[in-house]
Amino acid sequence: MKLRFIYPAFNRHAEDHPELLDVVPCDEYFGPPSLGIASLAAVTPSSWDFDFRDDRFEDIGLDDDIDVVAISTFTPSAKRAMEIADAFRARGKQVVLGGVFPSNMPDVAAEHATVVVGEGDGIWPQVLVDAARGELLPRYEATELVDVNTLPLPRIDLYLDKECDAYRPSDYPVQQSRGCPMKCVACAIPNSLGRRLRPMPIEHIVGQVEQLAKRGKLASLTEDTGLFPGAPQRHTRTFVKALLDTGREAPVSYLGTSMPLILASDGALLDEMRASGIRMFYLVGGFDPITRQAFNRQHPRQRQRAVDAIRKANDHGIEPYTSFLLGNDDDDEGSFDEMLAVADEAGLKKAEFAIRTPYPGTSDWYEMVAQDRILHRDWSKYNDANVVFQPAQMSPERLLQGYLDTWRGFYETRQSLSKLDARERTIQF
Ligand code: B12
Ligand code: SF4
Repeated sequence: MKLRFIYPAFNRHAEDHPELLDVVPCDEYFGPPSLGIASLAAVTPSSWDFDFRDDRFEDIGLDDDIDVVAISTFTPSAKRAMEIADAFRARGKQVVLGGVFPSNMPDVAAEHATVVVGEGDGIWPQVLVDAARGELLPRYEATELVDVNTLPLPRIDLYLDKECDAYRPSDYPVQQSRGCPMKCVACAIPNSLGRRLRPMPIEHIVGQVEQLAKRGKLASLTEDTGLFPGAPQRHTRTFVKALLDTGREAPVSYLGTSMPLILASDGALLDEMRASGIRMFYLVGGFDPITRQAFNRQHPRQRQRAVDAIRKANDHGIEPYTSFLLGNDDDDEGSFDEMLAVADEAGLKKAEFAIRTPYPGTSDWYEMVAQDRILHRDWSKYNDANVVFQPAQMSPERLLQGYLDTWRGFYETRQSLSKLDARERTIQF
């Protein structure tokens, strides 16, 4: 039986707003896919003959001789994913849709394909048994969380083997854990990957890093849960120690975290991270109390905490690459300038700006639906680069303009970034 995995195209910030390329002095390129397909490929029985196509830069082979098509999609690519599903179905193929979007909007996805809700690894072998018989059910639900101790390494080689002039990322995601117990109103993770934080075994994380290092690639430590106080932070410390023990600079591009977690972290841990070679944090913004309140001039303490968090990371030699989310209900027209002022005051070098997007399945989404503030359901615009909801304190047009102005305002005084080496100047936007 022949199986094809497909990663559908979606628009990045610079594709929706190419004028940003004139001002942002950083590298922009196709980032790697999520680990969804690599994880499923790793648990696909050897009786299946499978391949992988990346719709962003190659033909997906609509008329090829294949039996089953497995599409992995998050919200920005959902519209395209459903178009692809329809096209294969019209040719008589069995099609399965999984990932963050189908997990949160199963009824919408089910109009186009068989849907898998939640973590795919556990249920995938059963889906394939049914597919081999030509008896796919309309929907499968991962009712139990996967035991991360049993997971094989993701088949990241599927992505690496695709590298070409159009696609050559410098880093690839590495998972340190699955799931999250927090309830950030704008986050889709607890619904798609579960509410229990399950740290991967250290050998598994090191194995993921090593399989990338062997191919000359850096690991992006994407989960923003690693500095949670208690067991998660101890786990991260053990992992950092394992990196230190290798005696060479860690092949890591960044570690994801947030401002409150930096402030709550022991300085000695940050020093150990820097010593191991972790040179950058990716600071998720707009989900935590600091970044939700720091920019509206009503909460001077939170503003100061934002400055302190950025400075603390810098003081420990770790670049705090910050993602600012624009358009929270507390934000008004003055918030754009306030973000720029905080960035200058704290000495921030690299940042990205994202428009708040109420992703389906999040509490933000349900609240906006209840308040009738969703402007449309064109999922291709749900990519943090377009306004898809009615902001509380300004018009949608003003929010979009503020987003473009903030990108420009931040980078027009930081053109010297373009002279840094590729690793220092790279952001994916
Ligand atoms: C790496 C990453 C990226 C990469 C890859 C994108 C991608 N397709 O996910 C890049 C850098 C491109 C990216 C970009 C963005 N991202 Co991102 N990203 C991630 C991150 C940190 C890790 C993804 C990953 O590897 N996960 C691990 C794998 C194993 O999980 P998974 O993909 O969900 O797969 C599992 C299941 O979903 C399922 N499954 C998946 N596919 C399939 C397919 C089939 C057939 C089946 C059966 C099952 C199945 O099984 C898998 C294994 O259990 C996640 C957070 C996270 N922890 O997941 C956010 C996340 C996916 N990103 C998110 C967002 C919002 C964005 C941006 C819009 C943000 C921004 N600031 O601009 C941009 C995209 C658009 C743009 N304008 O550029 C949101 C998605 C929200 C949503 N509802 O869709 C997430 C969930 C973060 C969050 N906290 O909410 N991102
Ligand atoms: S934003 Fe981070 S901390 Fe909040 S629920 Fe999502 S994964 Fe957890």
